[in-house]
Amino acid sequence: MLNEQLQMTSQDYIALENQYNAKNYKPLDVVLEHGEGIWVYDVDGKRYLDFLSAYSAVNQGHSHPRILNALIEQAQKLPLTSRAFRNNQLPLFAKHLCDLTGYEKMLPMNSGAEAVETAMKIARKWGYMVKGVADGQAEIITCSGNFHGRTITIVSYSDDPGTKDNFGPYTPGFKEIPYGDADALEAAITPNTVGFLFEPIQGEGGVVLPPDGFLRQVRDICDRHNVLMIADEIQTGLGRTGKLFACDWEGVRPDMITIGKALSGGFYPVSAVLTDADVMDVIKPGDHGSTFGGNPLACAVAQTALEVLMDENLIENAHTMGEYLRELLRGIDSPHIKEVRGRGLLTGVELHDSAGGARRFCVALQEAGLLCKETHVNIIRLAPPLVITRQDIDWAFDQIERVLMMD
Ligand code: IF1
Repeated sequence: MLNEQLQMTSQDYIALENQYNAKNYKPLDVVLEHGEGIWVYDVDGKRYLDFLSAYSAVNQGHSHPRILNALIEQAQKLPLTSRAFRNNQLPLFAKHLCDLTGYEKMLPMNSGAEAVETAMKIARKWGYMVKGVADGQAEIITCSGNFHGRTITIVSYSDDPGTKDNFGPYTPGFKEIPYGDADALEAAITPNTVGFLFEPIQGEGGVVLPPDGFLRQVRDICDRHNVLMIADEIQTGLGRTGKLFACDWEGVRPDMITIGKALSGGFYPVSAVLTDADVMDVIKPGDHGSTFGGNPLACAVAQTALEVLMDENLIENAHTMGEYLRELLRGIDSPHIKEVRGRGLLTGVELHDSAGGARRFCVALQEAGLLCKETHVNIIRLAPPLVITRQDIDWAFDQIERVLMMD
């Protein structure tokens, strides 16, 4: 540790960040310096229970030792080859991921947004090569309240001014329907529609669940109209909702799935698109890729992150602990609470407008030693790592109940 770091306080770090860093976030004023499991520690040595999990990227808990060792071991051997050459980790990761998820093919990328961009490119090319859509006419249907990343094409179909404004001109070829409205989906489909892109639960949209049966209706509509059902499981996937994928709650198998975040246990940007050969095989050499996509370090880390998810039974734990947490939350007699909703360990507590916004409660929870984040003004998102225990939930609940009972 550098000598000057020894004397720096949180405020010193915040001042440096404000001076040299773009102001593209308004984070809580907590400066974290290490983490382990569900706990993170700030530069002043204060401990916090992480109830955001880096937006569901550390489902396995912070600095999981098995994943850390995989990272170190591979980093000491060969972190990066580029895809100009082959490496011995990508084939193993590809098989592991396809065997686990039941899809025939995967395409590895880095960030979630890159996986979504990749899924859109695959869907468009499938439309031209297989469905017979005229070149340049492919349409993809998206949902109101969506969040799929921050590239210009992805924000082109955002309906959140804060994500979209001032970044035009926008990419054409997208139509929006109200989230959860199967009739609107069917009405929006034309012969040029190649895909329907959706989140099985809208995370940033405020932990919004679709009506029961919506996913089954979507599956039927996409089958009847030869449209690819594309589930963005980057936040909801890999155990977060108490199933491997959130779509599993309705027993629905999308044609294409994007995953990311917890795919690396929070150690490294790793994302992927999953689909079957009849779709993925439209992609030919030179069509798509990236410098780091499928690199041996990413693949070694991701394999171990998936092993931890399964070996430690984190999916079932997410289900039982999430049900337990929501049962406790629904017992809070606070005038501020409008609704408690969620699946697995993805929970949203929506507050009435009269509560004055969720941020002040998140700040109060920070002071109580629990870190979480507000979304869309009135919703507190609660998403701890999937390794959390009943005892930890009880402690967290005590803080949440006390804070939500304040005026
Ligand atoms: C930020 C939100 C969450 C995602 C889904 C794709 C991506 C994300 C369903 C893109 C990423 C992150 C991005 C991060 C905050 C966080 C977020 F608030 F932005 F919307 F989780 F809800 N699909 N979500 O949730 O993946 O490119 O980031 O790897 O941009 O502030 P990415």
